[in-house]
Amino acid sequence: MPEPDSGSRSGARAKSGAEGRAATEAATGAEIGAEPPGPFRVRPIATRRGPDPKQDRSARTRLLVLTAAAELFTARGFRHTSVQEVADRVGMTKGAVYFHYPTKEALAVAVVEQHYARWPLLLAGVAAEGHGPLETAERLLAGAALAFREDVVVQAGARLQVERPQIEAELPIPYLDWTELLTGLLTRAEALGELRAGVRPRVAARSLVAAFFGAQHISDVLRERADIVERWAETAELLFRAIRAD
Ligand code: LUB
Repeated sequence: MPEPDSGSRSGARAKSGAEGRAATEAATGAEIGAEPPGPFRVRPIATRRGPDPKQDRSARTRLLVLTAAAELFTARGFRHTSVQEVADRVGMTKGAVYFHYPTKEALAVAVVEQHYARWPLLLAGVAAEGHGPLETAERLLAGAALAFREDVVVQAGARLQVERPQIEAELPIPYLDWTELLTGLLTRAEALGELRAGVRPRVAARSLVAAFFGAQHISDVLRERADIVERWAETAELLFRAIRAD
């Protein structure tokens, strides 16, 4: 017995809080508000940590330093970025930066973690629109392409992942979380009859991740990702036509 459709495909209106949460839970099978919906079990840096303004200030400073580091890592890469340059960019002393991030490696890990912390937020937004799982997957990747063009923390995380061999730190493992997330959505799509016969959810998920990685990397090298949205849209159109049931 196929699962009830988690959202009408006829241009469902954006759903409110409880409905939105229900739609997100339906699309991802994860409970919102608890631990970030898996995969991507990383939390965004919260700048409001509670009643203590000192903590808020510290969280805001961490975010400021992290964003400055992301700008430099994106432009110059890990090896050619110094903590002194990060400190200069935010008008702090190197010691003050080390207070928040004890090493340049710790900064790189934090930037990559915040790269992945973007995706549960994007997922919650797309899922709340109430589309079916296949359309949710398509809109999620389109949203990711936009983030790769616009968001310096996303761009820095991608560059640092490519430079993993040069970074002596435990960076989050790339690609696997996206593969898990897309496999989950495509498995639900299969249950709803949205997939073309013979398409295996995990194979399709790995193919989408490989294609997206390639599209964003080529766009980065050739155009600093200025055309990533268009390049991904043309690839996605082709791949989802192959995946979607007629
Ligand atoms: C994604 C990149 C670039 C996968 O998951 C990742 O780590 C990714 C950066 O490392 O593409 C495709 C959605």
